[in-house]
Amino acid sequence: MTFSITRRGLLIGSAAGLGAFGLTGCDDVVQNPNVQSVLDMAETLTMKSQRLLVPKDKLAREYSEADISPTFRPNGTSQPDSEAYAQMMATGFADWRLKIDGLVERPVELSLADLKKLPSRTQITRHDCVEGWSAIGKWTGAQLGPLLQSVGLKPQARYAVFYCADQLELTLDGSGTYYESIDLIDAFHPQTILAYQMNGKDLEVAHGAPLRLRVERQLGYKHAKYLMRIEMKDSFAGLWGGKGGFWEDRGYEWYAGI
Ligand SMILES: Nc1nc2c(c(=O)[nH]1)N[C@H]1C(S)=C(S)[C@@H](COP(=O)(O)O)O[C@H]1N2
Ligand SMILES: [Mo]
Repeated sequence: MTFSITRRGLLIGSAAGLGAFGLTGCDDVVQNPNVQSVLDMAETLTMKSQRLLVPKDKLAREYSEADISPTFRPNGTSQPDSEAYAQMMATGFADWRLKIDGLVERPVELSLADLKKLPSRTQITRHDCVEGWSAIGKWTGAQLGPLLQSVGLKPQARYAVFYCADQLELTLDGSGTYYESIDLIDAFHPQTILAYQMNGKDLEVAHGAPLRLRVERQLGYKHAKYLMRIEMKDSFAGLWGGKGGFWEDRGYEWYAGI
């Protein structure tokens, strides 16, 4: 699959920068526990310094209608490959529900119509993918912060985990399911929305219908498409690879600040 080769290329590319550690053999480099802990440390430092330098509510840059890209390339899954998703598509997502559970006081299941009644925000932003392309689009959706407030967070809740309808890697145990996570700072950021519209129209399947996350201060892979469930958690321990996201489990940074 060309997709994973590109990703691999990127991982190997960044591992090459570790030549200073006197290590050779790219596969071993990322697997080596010492290198992995250096990478983890570097990542924590990146997040801490970004969090220190960037005020909590600083907005990502917003653009004008004239800046909207004429084409916005779909990336990763462009249509989840399951019978269940095909059925939801066939009925215009009338039977789709977003489940919100975990460390919340009042778990809920929301229809698209429910979500469209919630406080919304429209923003024209630039999407940056690690694969080296960007596009500007207009997104409309329910703000995540007020929604989480309305279900009531338990004091232990630290992360919102987003589960998607697609498996990017087909596995029997579900570990190939696309998922992502953000902390409460990003969950309550005003530009963090559950988007049901792109460029003024219902979200297309290729872009994550019926609902996708927009978390504008982070890279493209954080913007989970095909949302099915949001689980509030206190850690990622025991959740698939334990790193808080599909690509994170495969070596990407958890905090992907732009
Ligand atoms: N469920 C799911 N979400 C996903 C992906 C995916 O493959 N599956 N790919 C991610 C990546 S790497 C990018 S760049 C963006 C692409 O969004 P787009 O398809 O609307 O361009 O979605 C992100 N969210
Ligand atoms: Mo991406």
